[in-house]
Amino acid sequence: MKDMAFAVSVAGSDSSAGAGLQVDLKTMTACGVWGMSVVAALTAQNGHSVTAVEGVPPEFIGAQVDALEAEFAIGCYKTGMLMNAETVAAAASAIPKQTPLVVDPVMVSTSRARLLDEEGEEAVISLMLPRADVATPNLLEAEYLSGIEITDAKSMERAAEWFLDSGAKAVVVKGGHAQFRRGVDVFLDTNGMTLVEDEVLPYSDIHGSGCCYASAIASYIALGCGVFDAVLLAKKFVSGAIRYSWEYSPGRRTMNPFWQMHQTYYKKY
Ligand code: PXL
Repeated sequence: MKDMAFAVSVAGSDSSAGAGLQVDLKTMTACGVWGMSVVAALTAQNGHSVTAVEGVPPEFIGAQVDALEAEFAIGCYKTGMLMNAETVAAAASAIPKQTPLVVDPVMVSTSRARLLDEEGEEAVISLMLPRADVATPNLLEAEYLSGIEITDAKSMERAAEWFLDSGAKAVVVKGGHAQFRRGVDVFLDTNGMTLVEDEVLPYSDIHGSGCCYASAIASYIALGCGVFDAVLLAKKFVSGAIRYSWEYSPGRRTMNPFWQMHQTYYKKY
């Protein structure tokens, strides 16, 4: 038995705590690991809009990682909002190469604010994807990064292949926004493709869903699972967090990473 497993989120802060570092830490806690955070960007936001975005000095990203590495046996890193090319480069050079890495290529918020600029996109492709044990784009991110228009299952699978061609060891292209095969994710690694599905839920635009999914994958990897098993367990976890998601601001739902604890008290959907 381990004393404790550690996972680190390198991502942006969301003041509303529905996405970003805050939901990453909640997810890691709920999945049974000690979550830690490297602040890579700051946002001022509520359920409806991102009202301000601020960077973090690139060298401060390295300082945070170095402080953690000096003391903790980190089992997995996860990246989220990285804002621009300098931040991406700082994160890529700070995260140790031998530690498993989940890359969530965050580009826009659920409220449609840009969270990564254009040079940042190029840097994610050239610096983060080759480092990824698994990348977790949603449909829009897969489309933007690959340049492949995703209109059906076939084009979604071609986009998944593009991620492997770009150096990621595995990819989950998430189907939460799809008009076809909705909620079905495409997992691809060198062993081939698997469709990952769970119950179909009535929501698709829940704040923090991508962060929660990637953090759950990182947690299960930190606990010792292989990437594919981690994805299957994370899908189950995320379905529960959607089932018990709640309207935290009028018309806006957010994930509930503590659904397993809350199912005694709160209603589904
Ligand atoms: O869900 C993407 C995301 C990631 N990181 C931060 C965010 C959001 C969405 O709003 O605010 C900090």
